[in-house]
Amino acid sequence: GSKKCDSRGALIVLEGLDRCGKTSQCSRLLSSLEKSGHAVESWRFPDRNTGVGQMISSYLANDSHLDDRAIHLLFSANRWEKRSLMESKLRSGTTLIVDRYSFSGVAFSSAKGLDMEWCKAPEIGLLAPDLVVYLEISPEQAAERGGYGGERYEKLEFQKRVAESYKTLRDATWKIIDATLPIEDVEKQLREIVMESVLTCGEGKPLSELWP
Ligand code: 2DT
Repeated sequence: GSKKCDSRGALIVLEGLDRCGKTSQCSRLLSSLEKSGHAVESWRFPDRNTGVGQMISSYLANDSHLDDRAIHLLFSANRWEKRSLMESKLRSGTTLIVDRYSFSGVAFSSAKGLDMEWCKAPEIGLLAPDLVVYLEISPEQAAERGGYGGERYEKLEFQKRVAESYKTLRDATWKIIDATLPIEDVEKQLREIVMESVLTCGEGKPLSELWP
């Protein structure tokens, strides 16, 4: 019937420290959902392709210096510039798998010492995820995986503070997966949690906004 066309996609967010395996899990999830015939796209923040995204990229590469609050607002603006497209994709039935979102924004900036409530404010009114999955790994174990690039935040001491901020931010709605499990096990757990959320959204769960 016509019911199916009305069902919306799910907004799925993956969060975690650098080297937790988020990015490879996002791509595995994408292909698995595609294979089972779902309309799905994989997004990431920062989206470095926009004008704002290029400023962020140069900041992360240490090619430019910006005030902590200024860069925080740019990360937020980078989400705002994608908000309407995000909403239309979801309403047209496409599920979005998003690698980092507002939680990274708050966790990383508050790890610098900025007030958490101040950090959350510019995110108010962005679309709320239907599901946040946190891939949990200790900062020490993440560092042992090697492959920290040379970007600004890829330092053990800073990642420890980010981990603390994430702990403050997480609530009962987050799903936590042990990111130190074998990659296939993480993938399987993730897929199960995500399928449940996709189903609920298809059944008419309304879209909502941050912060719930
Ligand atoms: P990637 O390595 O995943 O490209 O992230 N960050 C990210 C913030 O500080 N604020 C934000 O709002 C977002 C989305 C996390 C690049 C770095 O940018 C940080 C790591």
